[in-house]
Amino acid sequence: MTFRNGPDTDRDTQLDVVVIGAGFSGLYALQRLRSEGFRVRVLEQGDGVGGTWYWNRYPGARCDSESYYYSYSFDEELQHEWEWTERYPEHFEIRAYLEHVAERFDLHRDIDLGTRVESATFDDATSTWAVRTADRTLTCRFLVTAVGCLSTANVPDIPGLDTFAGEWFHTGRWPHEGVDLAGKRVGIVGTGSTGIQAVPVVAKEAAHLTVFQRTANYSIPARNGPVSAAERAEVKARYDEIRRIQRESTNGHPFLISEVSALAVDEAERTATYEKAWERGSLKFRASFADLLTSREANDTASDFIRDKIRAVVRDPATAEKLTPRDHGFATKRPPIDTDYFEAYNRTNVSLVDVRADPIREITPAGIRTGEEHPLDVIIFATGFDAMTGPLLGFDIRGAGGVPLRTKWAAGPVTHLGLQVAGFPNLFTITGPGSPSVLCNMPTAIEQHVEWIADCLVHLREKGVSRMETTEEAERAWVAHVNEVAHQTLLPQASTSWYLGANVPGKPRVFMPYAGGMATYAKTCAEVAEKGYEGFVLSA
Ligand code: NA7
Repeated sequence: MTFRNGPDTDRDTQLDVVVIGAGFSGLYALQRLRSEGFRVRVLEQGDGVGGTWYWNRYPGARCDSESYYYSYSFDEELQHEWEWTERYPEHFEIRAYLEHVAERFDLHRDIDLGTRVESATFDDATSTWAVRTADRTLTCRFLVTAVGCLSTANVPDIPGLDTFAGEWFHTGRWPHEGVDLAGKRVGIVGTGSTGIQAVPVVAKEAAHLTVFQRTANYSIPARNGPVSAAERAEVKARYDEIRRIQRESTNGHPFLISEVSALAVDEAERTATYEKAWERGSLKFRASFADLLTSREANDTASDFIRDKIRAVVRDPATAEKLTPRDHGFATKRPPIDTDYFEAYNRTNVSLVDVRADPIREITPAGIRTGEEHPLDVIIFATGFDAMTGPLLGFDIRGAGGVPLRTKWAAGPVTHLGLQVAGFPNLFTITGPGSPSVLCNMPTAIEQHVEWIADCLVHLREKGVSRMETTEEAERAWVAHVNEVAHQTLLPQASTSWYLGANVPGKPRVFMPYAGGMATYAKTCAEVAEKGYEGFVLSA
């Protein structure tokens, strides 16, 4: 049974579900919903599948989660047949994995590549969505956005960019044919996870690299390397346990956060714990103690440890000082991991400009001008994204009564569970604002959302429900809860964090992801479903 309304005149445009995006979310949504018997079409603006990993091909681009768990868990055979080669997968390996998934589950026949959605409009009379692309309109009962959280590039509005005589690129829109940086004077603006990955790689290729840093950042060594056959076999033998821990964890990683306070042990033990975590590398560093994100004093111990490491690595004391973060605590902004990031500043062809002390005034034909001109052939903007809301507001979504989502979210995003927005019936937002998403290993967050949505649509079909909509009351309560939970942590205190929208001028300052942890969140979602979708109105 399908939700088809009206005569079955056009199999391609009358659908149960339209999914926007063919990254990790969209591919799994298609696989799962199709296997439940729904007629699904995926619209993807890129010319290939992969989402984030289709676009992010900059030098050094790789995932900060480890390969064996930055992957789908839904299919036993898939996780056993795929062979990751490195501890952290490089962008092309993740793309190859997602292309393999698309082939393996025969997904391509229901995906339109190179197809950008221009608008999606809800029709109150029929309770359907009209999804418009450049050349046609698709009608569907349910609209599922799988547009990613970090897919709208943030290129700063710096005067003079159009006069620059060289080439410039944003890391999230890197040319597929690559960029030859050999022998060139390159500038990288931004020192988030992306800049921190790119700096050491570009430094090796460019004649000279100038890094323009606005906020000094903490970073933990990745300790990347090849995965041996024995390690692969060991992981595969333990996959059930690994996946269970991911689901029971706070951040969707296969490790739990220590239950010991950083303040409950003496300094020697604390330092030994940090040293061990530093040597092991990875995002697991932030799991060293229970209270790194809840107690300023505890957090200071980790922040001080990393500051000492920076001073120990960077030989020039003035550069080390500029690289030392002081305005926020470790991991209160998304913590990067790196391969020789701080070491790169010991090279003679790398220089650092602190643009907080010496702001960028303009871009000239010759380069970037702060107090002085920095001559450049190439500018790389590693300046991040209009995160979480950018991709959803990047096209014209209109709910009941023609209300634009942009209007509804003018003061910041409001959702129930990050899954639905009141006034936008039959719309589901995978990893939407108000869900754990970016605070979590993304595939774990995505699988939970896709499965919840798929189970929900099966339920609606069984009950003959054609319209589902959250209420403003449920939405208000959830937003209040999201804020309350965020403020139990130190996260909202990082005033330049993209979690708060602070990186995009004019964006409302709202803490967007749900900080209560993946396991707690998944339990809440399950309970909502068990109670007959509490907080949602279901109607025929
Ligand atoms: P991020 O983490 O948002 O980092 C962007 C960087 O660019 C950050 O250092 C910003 O400084 C800097 N930035 C942004 N705008 C400007 C301007 N106008 N001038 C100078 N510097 C600027 O993005 P990433 O791509 O590194 O990482 C995004 C996520 O991808 C990451 O967290 C992982 O989840 C994967 P700021 O800190 O705002 O002062």
